[in-house]
Amino acid sequence: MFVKKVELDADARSVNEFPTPLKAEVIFLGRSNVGKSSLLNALFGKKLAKTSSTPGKTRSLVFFRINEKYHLVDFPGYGYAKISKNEREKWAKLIEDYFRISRPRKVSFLLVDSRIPIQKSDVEAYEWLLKLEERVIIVPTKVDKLSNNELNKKMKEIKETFFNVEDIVPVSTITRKGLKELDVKLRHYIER
Ligand SMILES: Nc1nc2c(ncn2[C@@H]2O[C@H](COP(=O)(O)OP(=O)(O)OP(=O)(O)O)[C@@H](O)[C@H]2O)c(=O)[nH]1
Ligand SMILES: [Mg+2]
Repeated sequence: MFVKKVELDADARSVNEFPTPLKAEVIFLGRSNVGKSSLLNALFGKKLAKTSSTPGKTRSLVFFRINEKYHLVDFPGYGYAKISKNEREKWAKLIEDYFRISRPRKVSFLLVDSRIPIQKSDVEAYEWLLKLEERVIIVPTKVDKLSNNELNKKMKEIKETFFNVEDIVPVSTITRKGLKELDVKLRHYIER
């Protein structure tokens, strides 16, 4: 696996808590409960990111330093209904601040839940990233819940919905499907 060493660098709730940028950075974002933190743990080979079956577990920007020279960033999930207005505004500010300052970002992994139709918030997130000229890879998660036929349909839906998408990598942290491929992509983008 690409990740040889991983440490928690910063659990940032505001811009002044962001760590100094390293050589490159890759971010993981998506709706609450989609499986961002679980996927990071799978790439790390250990449980370092906090996961939960209840949505809204990650509330900060969690920067993991990998191989002593890159950051992988675990984002708080969007589309979580049971969050207060105050909390939502704080979150929005944190995200805006993150994209406002210059970071050596190479690619964004946008996770979508393969068990449900693509949500409006997913499309909004994608379009927003494209406007910022980000490279986006779509990662359908929890594909252990899908038959081959359902997965084929999902891939078609994704290609139709996310116009001109850079790449699609379906994954499951349970069966480990797609993890090797994701690992290869991560290395490719982070080192380019
Ligand atoms: N079936 C299945 N469940 C998964 C998979 N990956 C994660 N989960 C479950 O999905 C739930 C949410 O996982 P998290 O990794 O905490 O999700 P998150 O996107 O980080 O959520 P927030 O931090 O709230 O935004 C947990 O109950 C996980 O066990 C998977 O590949 N298959
Ligand atoms: Mg999380």
